[in-house]
Amino acid sequence: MHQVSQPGSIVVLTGAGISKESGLDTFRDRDGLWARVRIEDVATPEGYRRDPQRVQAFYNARRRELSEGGVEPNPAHLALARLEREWPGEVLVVTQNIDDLHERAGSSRLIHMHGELLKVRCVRCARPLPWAADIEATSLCPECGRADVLRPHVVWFGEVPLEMDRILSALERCFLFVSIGTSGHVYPAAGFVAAVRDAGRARAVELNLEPSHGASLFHEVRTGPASVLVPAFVE
Ligand code: BJW
Repeated sequence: MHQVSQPGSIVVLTGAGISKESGLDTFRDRDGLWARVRIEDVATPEGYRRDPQRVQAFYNARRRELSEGGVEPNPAHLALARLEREWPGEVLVVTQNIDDLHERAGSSRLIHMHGELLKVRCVRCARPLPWAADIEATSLCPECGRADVLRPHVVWFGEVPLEMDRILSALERCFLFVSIGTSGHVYPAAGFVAAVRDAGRARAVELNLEPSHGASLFHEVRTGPASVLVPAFVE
């Protein structure tokens, strides 16, 4: 009997650049979030312990922007959802973004490695819950019943990103790795291209407005806006 070869799997890593044309700010661009707020204040566990209200206010403003600011998936998110539907092998999108634009575009094999803006998490039992406008950090956790425990379900500096085992295993097996709209400054995501190169199976392609910090590790780098590059790449 003939052995039918399996279609290869694809891993797509996305960063803030893919959501820029939907109206959400990146972090490290000149007009990015880190030009307006200090990382130590809003994106570290120490900052949260010092001033939880400030951190809640930062994430609540971003939640309002995401749900009330007319923010919609752009052609890049839609093209990745189409790739998942039409590619005969597996497509896994690993996003560093905490927005919900990939799922709204229709991607279903998706890992939010830095968490999700529209969820909170109990600091005691670690259970993520949907965020609601009237939820307060002082609310009771419905799972363990404790008060004063609901923090944003996001991964801050010094915390371990989510689902790393699943991501690393997919990176080892894939035949194509595509990195979209990420500056390559934040680990472990910035190290994924090196992991793919070490495994020695996959072609690594970067799609970005400008070459990232790790651009020299990719086999191919295409520059331009994601809303143009990603649909053209998927075609
Ligand atoms: C466009 C565009 C358009 C614009 N079209 N493109 C090794 C060496 C040194 C340090 C470390 C290391 N390993 C770990 C560390 C520490 C630290 C780290 O990386 N520090 C560096 C800053 C040096 N990392 C951590 O602490 C991480 N945890 C960790 O490593 O745990 C240990 C561990 C790991 C694994 C297994 C076991 C243990 C946690 C990092 C958490 C990051 N959190 C944040 C906040 C999340 C919540 C929130 O959103 O508020 O995540 S920080 C922020 O940066 C956010 C992003 O996801 C992340 C990455 O940013 P991104 O997406 O790349 O955005 P930008 O702005 O940097 O770039 C945008 C890009 O888009 C640019 O290239 C533009 O050109 C482009 N662009 N418009 C296409 N239209």
